[in-house]
Amino acid sequence: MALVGFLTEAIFNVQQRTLESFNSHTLSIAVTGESGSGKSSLINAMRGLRAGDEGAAGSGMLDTMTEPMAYLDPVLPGVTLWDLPGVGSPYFPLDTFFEQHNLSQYEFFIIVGFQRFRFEHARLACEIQRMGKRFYFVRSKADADLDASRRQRPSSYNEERILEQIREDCRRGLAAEGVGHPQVFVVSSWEPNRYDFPLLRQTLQTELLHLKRHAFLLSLPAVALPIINQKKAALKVEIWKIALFSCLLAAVPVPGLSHLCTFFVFRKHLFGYYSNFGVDNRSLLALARQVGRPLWELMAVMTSLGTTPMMALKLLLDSVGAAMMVAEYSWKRLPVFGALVSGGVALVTTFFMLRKCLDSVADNTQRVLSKALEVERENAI
Ligand SMILES: Nc1nc2c(ncn2[C@@H]2O[C@H](COP(=O)(O)OP(=O)(O)OP(=O)(O)O)[C@@H](O)[C@H]2O)c(=O)[nH]1
Ligand SMILES: [Mg+2]
Repeated sequence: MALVGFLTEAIFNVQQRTLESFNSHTLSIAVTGESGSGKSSLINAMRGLRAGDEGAAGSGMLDTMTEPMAYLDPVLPGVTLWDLPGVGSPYFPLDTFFEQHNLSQYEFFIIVGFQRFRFEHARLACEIQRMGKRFYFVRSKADADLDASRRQRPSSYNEERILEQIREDCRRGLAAEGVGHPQVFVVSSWEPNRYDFPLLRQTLQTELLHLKRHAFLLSLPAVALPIINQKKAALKVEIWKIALFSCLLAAVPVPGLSHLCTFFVFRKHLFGYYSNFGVDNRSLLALARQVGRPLWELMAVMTSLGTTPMMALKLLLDSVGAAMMVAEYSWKRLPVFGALVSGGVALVTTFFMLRKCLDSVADNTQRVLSKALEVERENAI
């Protein structure tokens, strides 16, 4: 099966799968945010626990962790909630937080903030977006804000208006850093039946299939890379034989034969590489149709050598043409020695140029795959 055939099928399978078929896949959700923002309390509330219950995450002003802790979500299948140490604490300053915790291992994020929107939140959101991942922004301790408001201005107190102001403050803060359309929930972990807490749970449940698909798609290039490399290694073994064959043909004293041979050898194998990796026109067209994008968009990422086998062939022949002419010239002057030179030139050029082509086609395959998945990722969310 052609490689992109395999990939097109993989993408198709992801599109068609139901939540049940994804249940065996786990989703690691990192709950992150500044120290004391209420991360552990949020996880406890999501698991229907209170601080101090058996199995609950440690919470409290003095209960700071230094290692991520994993908690299984009792309702959402295959979801692990990771309680991360607080950002910006003396142990984990913001600048080194990302390297210290290798955020790329998590598939989805919940950023927990309290009080005013801060720069740290935006930095976290930008870093998550840079990795091509998604997050919800949870503004915790809504009860404390409402309580303060009620005490300060009892006559004009309006719960819904205050909640909306808090949501708006978070959205504005994120938008200022270029984060468009963030999902913001204003919650209190002490009152999980109120404010946006039920909506947060419901949204997570509804989006779980999308999130799992998204996580699966993100992992595809890593899955495909060994297959591409395997295919490349297998084809590389054959290059010696092809080079030897073209060396023998080039040594035959017939004018123009070495040029002709090189042309046919390159043409046959180049076309083979393109179709074998699935980046020939027909496979690309099928892939473009499947991801719903024009063909040129996928082809635009194919930078090395040529986007079609014919273009690559022309480039190759141009670059080996001069070497072939020298070989043929010496062959005409000194028949025996010339035949050796001619054969040697054919051997070396065929070997190195075909290797270069193969590397380039494999590289193009990886690029096309990433582009196709990028499109799919956009569609998945
Ligand atoms: N009023 C109010 N207080 C909360 C809420 N959630 C957490 N707290 C309090 O905020 C403090 C910090 O909560 P934690 O859940 O431990 O915060 P954390 O983000 O896990 O803190 P670190 O692990 O130190 O980073 C505790 O005293 C909690 O009781 C909430 O919804 N409302
Ligand atoms: Mg904690």
